[in-house]
Amino acid sequence: MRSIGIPRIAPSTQFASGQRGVALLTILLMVVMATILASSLLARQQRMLKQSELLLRQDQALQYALAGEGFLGDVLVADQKINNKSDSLSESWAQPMPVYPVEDGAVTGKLLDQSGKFNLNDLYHDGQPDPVALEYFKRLLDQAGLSAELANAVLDWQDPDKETTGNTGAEDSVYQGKRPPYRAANRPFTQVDELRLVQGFDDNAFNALSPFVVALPQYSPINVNTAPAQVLAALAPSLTSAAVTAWVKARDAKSQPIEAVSELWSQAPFDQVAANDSARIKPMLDVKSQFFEAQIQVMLSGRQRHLRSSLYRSDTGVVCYQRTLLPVRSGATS
Ligand SMILES: [Ca+2]
Ligand SMILES: [Ca+2]
Repeated sequence: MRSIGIPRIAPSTQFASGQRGVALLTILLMVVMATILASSLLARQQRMLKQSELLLRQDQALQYALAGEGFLGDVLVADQKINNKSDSLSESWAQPMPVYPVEDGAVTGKLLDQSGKFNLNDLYHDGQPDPVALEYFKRLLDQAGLSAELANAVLDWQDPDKETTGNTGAEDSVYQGKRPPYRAANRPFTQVDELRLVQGFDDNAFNALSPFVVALPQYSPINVNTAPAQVLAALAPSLTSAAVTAWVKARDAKSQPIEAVSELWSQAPFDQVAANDSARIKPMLDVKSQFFEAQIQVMLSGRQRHLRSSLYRSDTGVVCYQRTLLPVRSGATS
């Protein structure tokens, strides 16, 4: 009698099949891992390519901006060769530079006079406070609709000592009580924005004063041919804003700048300034400009890049002593 039974798989065959299963799973896993790795590498490569493109474009934009700065510097040198007696807003340097087309974009820019504004650092120079500049600055604060007492804190911010000026000055003791605490700079202002840290300068005060002041690296007189009415009205206590505004309008309408400060005192309303007042303020006035801000815009591949360059012009040429690159923005508007 033959027995009929279920065929049995030999143990060795079972083991071999199990091994094949594990091997298949391992291969599958490796394929999955290789796929993940490949796609991750591809994504990284694409990111790197994009970053390289961006860096290349940024570098290219910076080179164009520096070329624009160089062009505007040359304009200032040329202006000095044409007329080194005076500087006014009717001269060619004060006109915007023509739009210069480059591959996939354009470069443009303009020069802004900085010597027509009140230099915050004139308040303290050559190791001591300047009482004439302090009086001038107090009158300018008044012209801007602010308390003249703010001047003391502005002086204390930059003077190297820790003694408060008058009753309204402010040194470390005031700033250490703020949240978060900080210290007075006790050195010249490097930019007008620093005023925001000075005691008494909230947004309103800053916005009212900032159009009329600059932070220049050395003592710098004010160019009466480029100064706004508010700055000129602060020259002497007897001047009224309305009368000086009318003079500034007439000044900017004609292209005949004053070539010596003494000419100013013969013109109304400055002819009303007392002789001792005009003599006192004289060192703070000039008819030429030494400091300028070059504002350059580069549009490249649909992105804008802005460069602000602080330029100093002397008899020997133009140097850039400070540069600020503004964040990249998309779009064509500025
Ligand atoms: Ca101080
Ligand atoms: Ca002080």
